[in-house]
Amino acid sequence: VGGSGILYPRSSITRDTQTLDGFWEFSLCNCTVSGEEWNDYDCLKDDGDEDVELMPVPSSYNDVSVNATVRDHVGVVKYRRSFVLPASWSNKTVWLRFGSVCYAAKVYINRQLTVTHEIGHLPFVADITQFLKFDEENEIVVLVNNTLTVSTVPQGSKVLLPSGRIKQDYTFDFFNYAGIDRSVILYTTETTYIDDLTLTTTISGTTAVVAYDVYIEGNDISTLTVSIRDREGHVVASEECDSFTGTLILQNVTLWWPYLMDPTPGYLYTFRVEVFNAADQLLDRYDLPFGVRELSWDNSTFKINSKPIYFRGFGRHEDSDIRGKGLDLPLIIRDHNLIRWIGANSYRTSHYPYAEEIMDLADQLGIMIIDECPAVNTEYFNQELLENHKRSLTEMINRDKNRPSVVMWSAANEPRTQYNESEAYYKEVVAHVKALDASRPVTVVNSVNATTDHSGQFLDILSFNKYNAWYENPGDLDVIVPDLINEAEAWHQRHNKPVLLTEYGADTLEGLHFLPSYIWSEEYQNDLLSRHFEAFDQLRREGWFIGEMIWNFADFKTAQTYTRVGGNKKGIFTRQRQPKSSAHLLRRRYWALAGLL
Ligand code: GCB
Repeated sequence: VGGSGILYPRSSITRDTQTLDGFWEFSLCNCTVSGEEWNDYDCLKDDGDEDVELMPVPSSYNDVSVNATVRDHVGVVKYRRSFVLPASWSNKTVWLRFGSVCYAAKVYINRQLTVTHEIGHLPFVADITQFLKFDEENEIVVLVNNTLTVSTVPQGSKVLLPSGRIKQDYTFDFFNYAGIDRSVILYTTETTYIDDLTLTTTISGTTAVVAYDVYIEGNDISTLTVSIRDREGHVVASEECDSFTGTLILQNVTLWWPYLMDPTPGYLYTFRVEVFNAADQLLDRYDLPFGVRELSWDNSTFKINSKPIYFRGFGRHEDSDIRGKGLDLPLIIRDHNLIRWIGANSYRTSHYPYAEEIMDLADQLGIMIIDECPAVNTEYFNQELLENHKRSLTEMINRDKNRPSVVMWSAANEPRTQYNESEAYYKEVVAHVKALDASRPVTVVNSVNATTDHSGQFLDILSFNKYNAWYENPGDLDVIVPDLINEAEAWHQRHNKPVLLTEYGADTLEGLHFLPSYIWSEEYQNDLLSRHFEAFDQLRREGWFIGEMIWNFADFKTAQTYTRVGGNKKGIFTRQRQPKSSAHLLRRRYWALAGLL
């Protein structure tokens, strides 16, 4: 049995990497494939009869094209390219790793089915050694299926339009982008290699205990060593291991702190694992950045390193013009520059795990992440869905378990927890998360009322979304303070746990002005925020209200509906990442909350 390792592919003295990012040939497969048919589907046989265009990887494919047939395609598309490998790789194990493919992927190397994966926004990896050629070009074909069903995470359904066209329907409020939206990387190892590594840190005074659990695949191992380097590269702890689990002690430890809580937020050490064979040859080396911090929570607080945290942040999306959800390095740096400019300390990866490159930035900058799996708006509960939902959590936790920035798991956004059957479902989902990682609190982001919800009893932190003076009582700003306070109190009173507001906000068309303020105007967004701030300040005095996250960081694209003008406009920033006037207001509040204004 192999490990479940999904370590990020890093070059090292023992590992080579090669990227397959760039232009791929792309075509629509003119078939509609349902969930079950997809398992037997093989669109390689369609070869030759499609229109082929160039498609960049990484990117969602939908908005690159000028054709609605591409944007709105439901079913399978085909990506193809060739690659050559250096001869030096011919005696290595060669791995192929996708950062994510939305939604389902079938990968063929030299026409042989190599790996399949379902559920977007999560990486997968396969040993492709046996399929490769070293003296000529290799072909890779990826079939991508964006069809959502009642059992996919997230759910969707297909509708037949009067025109005969099949359309993908979904209730979640962001565009169902698809494609190879994160990097594709080839890398090598020996047959004995480091498959997985789990680190947990505990602190006592100025000393930290770093517990490690290393998973090695292969039999050639004779010696295992572990060591820790500080930011300057000095070795500060090391040992030759007796077993695959153990501890290293760090004296005078530099802790990982959130942004604006310390002059050096986001301090990272590097954990190095090395595997040697009997001839003392280095077979594998893996360097993992990690932070030392300890989380704790009770019925009124959430703490990092024993200090209570008040979240000031956002719900966000991976979303931008043209690329959709495609990884875009300039964009993600810009986003984190804006996050620091505005003085936020956190965000939720609404409504799916974000690219590992984004998580790296959060680790380095001290931005706290509520890491959310792709279960959004779950409407109908069934066993297959539950299994897929749990798998998405397993894969997310395997990927992100070592990240100091990840301070909470979100098991779902706005599930229909008013239904009786949601009780057993969320009991099992939360138990699953706890079994995988007990070191972080678990939340579910709810939109139903505290009194009707069935999930709160299982959670550590109660999160809720509420659109006062928007979906409820649009235009009536005066309802915000009493209503929000009532609802937050109802959650706390029912479960006696910390409460967090994970979404509030108003759609705002940049440049639209009305005095007195009127919905959709910049003035209205400002007034709505200000009233919420009043409510938050009152709630904070009650001692169990632990944070505010505005919806949304930036405007983003959605499916076409008459409630959305060019997408969801609740951003504090435009989709091009320029501030609306609310950004300046929020900036004053977040810096004041940080105690720096
Ligand atoms: C919500 C959802 C979010 C939507 C938002 C809205 O409650 O969680 O995905 O975008 O409301 O603006 O309607």
